[in-house]
Amino acid sequence: MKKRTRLILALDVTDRQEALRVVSEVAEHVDAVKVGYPAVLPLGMGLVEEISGRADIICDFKVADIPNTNRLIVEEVFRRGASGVIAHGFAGGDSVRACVEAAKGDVLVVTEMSHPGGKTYTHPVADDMARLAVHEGASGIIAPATRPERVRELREIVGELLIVCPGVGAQGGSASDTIAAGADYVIVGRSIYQAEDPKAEASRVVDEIASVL
Ligand code: NUP
Repeated sequence: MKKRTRLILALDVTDRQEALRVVSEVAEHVDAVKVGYPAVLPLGMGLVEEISGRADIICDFKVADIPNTNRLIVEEVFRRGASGVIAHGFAGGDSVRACVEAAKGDVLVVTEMSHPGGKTYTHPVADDMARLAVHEGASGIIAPATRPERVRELREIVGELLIVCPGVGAQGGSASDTIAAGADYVIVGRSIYQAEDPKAEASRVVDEIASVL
């Protein structure tokens, strides 16, 4: 994943034509496209293969199982052409290590989730999840754009690791505040793919990011 615009599209789109249309409209403005269960369950992993020719793909499967199962999932993700995968840290260091060992690209570990409920269980352990990501050799962490002060604090823990932040737009976070707080990338879904003009909205977010760099 090259750091160019610092924008990652969350493609939570369930219709194949619509998904491909959004990707082709915004491709020039994004550094990667993130897909998860909302798109892959109805459309299949063929979507990853199809899009991977046009953009780097991150599979947001929040991998959180025993090491052997994590390994099997991560091997398949990269075999299909993804450049990164998102894992949970709460399954333990050995489970994250299995992801890192099987990956042929980035492994990003979830720390504190961006939604209001993320404060209940993920907030109290987020610093530990960040330390675990560093210890197990992950490429980076997922941190909440909805709480830029937490991005700043997590940066102190992870040093040079990537910080990738969802929660911009529909969840209330701001792209510029998040990047200014030390994030490497922001992830934006609904406010781009549901926009009347996704390309124009992606371009606007990219300009907003550039204004604080
Ligand atoms: O803490 C997280 N928050 C979050 O929103 C971890 C995530 N992986 N996500 C994902 O980011 C979420 O599943 C969705 O795909 C995307 C945000 O989309 P939107 O709120 O911009 O539509």
